[in-house]
Amino acid sequence: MSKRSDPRLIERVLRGEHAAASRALSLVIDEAPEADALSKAFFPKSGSAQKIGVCGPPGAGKSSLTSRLVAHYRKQKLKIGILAVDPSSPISGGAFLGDRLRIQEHAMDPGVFIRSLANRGMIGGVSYTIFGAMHVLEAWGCDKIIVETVGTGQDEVEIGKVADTIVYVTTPSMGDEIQAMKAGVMEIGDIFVVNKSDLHGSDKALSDLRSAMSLGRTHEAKPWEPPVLGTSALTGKGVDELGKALDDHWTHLKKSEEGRRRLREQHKEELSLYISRRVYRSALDKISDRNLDDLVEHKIDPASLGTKILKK
Ligand SMILES: Nc1nc2c(ncn2[C@@H]2O[C@H](COP(=O)(O)OP(=O)(O)OP(=O)(O)O)[C@@H](O)[C@H]2O)c(=O)[nH]1
Ligand SMILES: [Mg+2]
Repeated sequence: MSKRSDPRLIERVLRGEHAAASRALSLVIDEAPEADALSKAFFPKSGSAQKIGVCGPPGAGKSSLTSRLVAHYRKQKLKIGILAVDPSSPISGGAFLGDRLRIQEHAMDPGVFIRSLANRGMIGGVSYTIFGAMHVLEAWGCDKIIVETVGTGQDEVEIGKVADTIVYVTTPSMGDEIQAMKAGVMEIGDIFVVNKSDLHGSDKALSDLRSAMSLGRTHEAKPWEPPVLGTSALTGKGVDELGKALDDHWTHLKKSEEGRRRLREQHKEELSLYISRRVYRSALDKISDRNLDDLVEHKIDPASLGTKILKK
């Protein structure tokens, strides 16, 4: 542990201290030397919170709805963690600033933990860091962890590797989007939401989405049929129903084999990311000046040299 580290940090996180969780999260996100020890200490708490992934196209209202959901859970005195996966591109930076402001209404609440993962979250693939961040939040005592992505169209499938329950958010004006909705999205969503139901056309969007869902449905009853709900993050309509559907899905996961299957997938992802990171780094450390000279002088080619280094 480094000089500045607090030997009682783990204990303080487990006791539910906000400041301690904040420090632990920073260490994990910055990949500090303490990160492995922290993950080890917190891992026994993993699986205690429902990890909810909120995804969908840009501007659908993911951030606004997340904020409403937090208010819903806080009425039940639940402890909530929010991990915001920022855009990696500066183009969508403005949208993120908006997210920040919307979520600020909960920033002073000691029962809510908000952290943005910058581009270390999931853009271009799930990162190892997000798992570590979740371990900290579960150790701190979160009942629900909401992972909010910025709609890039890529995150939907990735988020399935880290979340227990996936909420796919769309809006009435995105009817075409529903038509063209990728099969992958239809498969990974556990709950579908037509947000902005205060706007014109929400009934049609709801029925379009419901029929699109039933098209892909087989005759045999599935243990979980994804509900299609209408919400308005503006008025708060439908948020309690969304909360109920999320609780139902969590109960379903706990009662069925599906919960265990998803946990296995998440742990597999975390483990593979850890291994590939370690192997990658240690292999890169083995590259010598001599190796580079050999390449320049065509004494060996990169593939053969790479194979040799990996075998070392
Ligand atoms: N009328 C209406 N507007 C909404 C509703 N929910 C969100 N909005 C508005 O829609 C815009 C986008 O909302 P956000 O919550 O930032 O959407 P987002 O999905 O997080 O957007 P990105 O993070 O950029 O992908 C904002 O101007 C919100 O005020 C709703 O239920 N009804
Ligand atoms: Mg947002």
